[in-house]
Amino acid sequence: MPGHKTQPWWSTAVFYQVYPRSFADSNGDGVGDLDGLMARLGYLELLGVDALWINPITVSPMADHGYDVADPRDIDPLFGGLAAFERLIAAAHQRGIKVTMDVVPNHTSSAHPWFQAALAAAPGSATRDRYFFRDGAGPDGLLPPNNWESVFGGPAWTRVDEPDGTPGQWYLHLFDAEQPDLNWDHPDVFDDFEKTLRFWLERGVDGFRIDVAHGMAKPPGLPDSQVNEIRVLHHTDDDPRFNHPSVHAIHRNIRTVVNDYPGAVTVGEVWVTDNARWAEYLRSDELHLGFNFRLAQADFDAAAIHDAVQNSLTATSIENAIPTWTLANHDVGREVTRYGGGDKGLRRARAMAMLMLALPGAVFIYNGQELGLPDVDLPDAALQDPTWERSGHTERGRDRCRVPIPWSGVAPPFGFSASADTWLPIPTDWAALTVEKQRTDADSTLSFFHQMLELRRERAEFDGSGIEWLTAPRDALIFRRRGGGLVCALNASDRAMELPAGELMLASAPLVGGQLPPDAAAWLVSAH
Ligand code: TEU
Repeated sequence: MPGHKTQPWWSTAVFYQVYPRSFADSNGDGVGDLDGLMARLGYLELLGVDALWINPITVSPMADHGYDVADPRDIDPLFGGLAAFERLIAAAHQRGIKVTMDVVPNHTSSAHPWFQAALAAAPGSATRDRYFFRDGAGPDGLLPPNNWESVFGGPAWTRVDEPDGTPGQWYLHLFDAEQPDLNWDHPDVFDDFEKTLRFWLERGVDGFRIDVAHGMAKPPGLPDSQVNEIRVLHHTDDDPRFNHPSVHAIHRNIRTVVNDYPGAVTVGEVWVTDNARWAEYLRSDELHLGFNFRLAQADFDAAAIHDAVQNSLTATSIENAIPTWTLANHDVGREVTRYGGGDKGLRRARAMAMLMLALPGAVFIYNGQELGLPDVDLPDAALQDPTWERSGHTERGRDRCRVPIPWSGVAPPFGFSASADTWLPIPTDWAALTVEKQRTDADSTLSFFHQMLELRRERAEFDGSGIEWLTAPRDALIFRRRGGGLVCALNASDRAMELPAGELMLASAPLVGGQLPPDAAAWLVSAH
């Protein structure tokens, strides 16, 4: 790529995903907030991130921790209200950090005034048309209108009591019952979403992460699903609940609005597996960026990692788009645990961070990833993810990867909060993983991330938009950046490997007799 400096800022950016409930609590209520985040901006600047993606902070009853939005144009008091967000935007910008926020177009909270008005209105009333209200099937409408299931488990329909107290219509919710799906065929829905986008862009946000960007559009008539086996928190490409082609008109309309704010970025959560269909979201008049989750789903296996990387590069190349890389987020869990946990899991996670940061494109780091945090086995009583209840206690849900960040000290709450009663309990053995401990340890995962981000930012070896795979030993991977010439080697085998030719820049673990040990990666400056 001829000089990435001419590309938009987000094309090479390191985004840092902040789960605001769990980052830092300023007011001692046990839940993280925006002033807490603001007080830690120095940490993030030092770490070397370019932008924040903040999970939902708008007004919400928090049935799905903010993904149930009751007022999309105000900040929830739990997080400090609008004034706190305005302070945060200004402070982040002062440090050269961009701010992107989650927006949730597929559904609202059941507490949203539109939904409350719909409940108060009579069946068949136009007030209900902003959502999907339908008569039930079977005698007395006792059965849901179709066979769709909620992503969180159980039916995707809930029956309401009509204003006169009689059992009435059903409404559609692909997620929790507190998250009724919006009907995007209703003109109010886009009009209001446009207002929301402009409201935040006018206040200086640098872009949006668009929740369920492959949702929104529903097939006419809401036909039954033919998919036989539906798993909680998963769906396939033939699932009628998602990825209906008319979603693309919505994205084109969104892009038209965002184009009024040069530099603003949209990144869509697009759970679509087929490359051609996934790439449709990245056409030049739709999303700027799309999450590709292959790497976050791949095991620590050379062939699987190679396929995930190559697949993502191929998919983005269809529309000449910028690839994105992510190993963990608030839904899919933490990679240390996915790679086997313990010391092995951590070594693999460090190696994979190296691989990810060596790739061309935008990178997403999930808060706590830079500390090497694992998922946490939480007691039943602590679980809050609606998935736990909706699945009839068969799926423990996503709380395991949402535990608050350990900042300092030797016992919970580790400086996260003044209250010991944090919204999820923090394990005592995280004493070894605090920021305070890791900051002064040159071999810590935090120091390692700091070094990686600095090199990635400053060295010309990271230039260029393409990679070439080089010959590697069995169960190892080696690739080279086409532009700058950086070489990245990953050893996923069970024996040490010879490093490729070149000068060693950084390794995720100490070399052993000049060789790269198993579960490790290295960056080298190409010899030629
Ligand atoms: O997730 C949407 C979604 O489809 C995921 O539930 C996905 O199927 C699953 O996590 C794959 O493992 C988004 C948000 O990221 C999630 O936190 C919200 O709960 C959900 O939307 C509803 O807004």
